[in-house]
Amino acid sequence: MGTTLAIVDVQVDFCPGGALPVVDGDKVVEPCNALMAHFEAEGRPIFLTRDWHPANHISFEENGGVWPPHCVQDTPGAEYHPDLVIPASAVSISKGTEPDKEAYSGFSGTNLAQQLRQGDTDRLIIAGLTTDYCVLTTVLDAIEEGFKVVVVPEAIRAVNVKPGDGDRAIEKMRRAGAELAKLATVLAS
Ligand code: VGL
Ligand code: ZN
Repeated sequence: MGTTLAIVDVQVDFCPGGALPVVDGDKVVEPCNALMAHFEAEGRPIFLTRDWHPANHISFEENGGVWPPHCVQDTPGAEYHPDLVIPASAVSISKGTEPDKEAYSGFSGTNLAQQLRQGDTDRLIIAGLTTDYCVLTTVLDAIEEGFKVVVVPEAIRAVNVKPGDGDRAIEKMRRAGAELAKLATVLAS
């Protein structure tokens, strides 16, 4: 059994200039690259999730949802951040692909849990966007699925629809059993 890296939704639309921009969202790119390079060098599995919505997705304001249209399949905004250095071995997991279902978590409507178990994963290092939605729900689902979870604080950023949402999300993750570990600690392990 071993540790696997999961990078959540580091996509153009969640970064400054995108459709649903997160303050300093692009600042996660460097630490995420460092994590991916480390896991690649160690021969450990790497997963990247991406929000991958159809144009008529239920989460969009025009369809009664709360978000501006974002991460629409095959549009530039849905692409991974251009500075993300994605190793060839990394596996992409698309979520939120069904028009009538919200899917914040990388486990929601995907076979991520199954793929992790097939790869003998017992522990997940999780980073990416956004702290208060897709990182939070992915962390909670991972714990529910029985994985140990470590979150890297330098490599996450929050939407903060309400001020403090990001901090509250981190507290929820901790209470659910997630560990927070600094980037340097993870890279040294
Ligand atoms: C996300 C809002 C809407 C996320 C996705 O990736 O955290 N947030 N869709
Ligand atoms: Zn979305």
